[in-house]
Amino acid sequence: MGGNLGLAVGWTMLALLAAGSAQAALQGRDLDPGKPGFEAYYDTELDLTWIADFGFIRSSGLDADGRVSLSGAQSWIATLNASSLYGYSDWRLPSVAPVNGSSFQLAATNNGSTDVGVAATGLGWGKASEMGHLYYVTLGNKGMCTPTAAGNDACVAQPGWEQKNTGPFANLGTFVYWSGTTLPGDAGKAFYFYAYYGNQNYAPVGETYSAVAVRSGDVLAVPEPRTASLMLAGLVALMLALRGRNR
Ligand SMILES: [Ca+2]
Ligand SMILES: [Ca+2]
Repeated sequence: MGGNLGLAVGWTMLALLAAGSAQAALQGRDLDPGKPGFEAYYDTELDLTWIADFGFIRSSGLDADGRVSLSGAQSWIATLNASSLYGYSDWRLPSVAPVNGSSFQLAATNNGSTDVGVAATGLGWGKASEMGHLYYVTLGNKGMCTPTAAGNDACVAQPGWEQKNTGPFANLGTFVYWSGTTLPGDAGKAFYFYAYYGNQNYAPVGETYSAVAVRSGDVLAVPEPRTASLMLAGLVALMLALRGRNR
């Protein structure tokens, strides 16, 4: 009796584990069952949805080489929202918030303790920069420099920094990606994330960089058949075990 219940709970746990096994914090979302694969990934840690194709600005036909100025990136986002992409009209560029929670610090460091630099390691950066969190925390990539305690020491390359895990994303290249966050008091400059060095910095908004769309929160998805059947198996086993116990 107790064994059956334990087994059933175990099955349900397995099903739940399988549901999130592709990447620790990323869950696939099938927003277009007519096309193979997932169109988006839900980031459980950031409570954020990423479009699965980082080259979507190209494949959606809005820009031939996928490199745009910040206003070009924002026009693209506006186009996605006007057409209610996958039923949502609140897509946006990834954002950056100050690591210290109050104001941006623009001196470069190699340990992620300020808002400019490489090798982010701290919790602050992870929460503050959505692209940085994806690159470092979720995908486990390394920055070019070995993080040092002082943070502003000369850059010493860390082994393996050039190997990039792109996770389940398509066309996630070692490009520069715009954030939608401009410098306070200077709307002519905005933060970007460079996926080659793993560094965050800012640049004039007229520069042409890559752009990716995200939205806050999860998106409704048709459940993956395999996951759904596993969860169903677990629930049925649980019900059978409970029925057996009540008899
Ligand atoms: Ca699909
Ligand atoms: Ca272009």
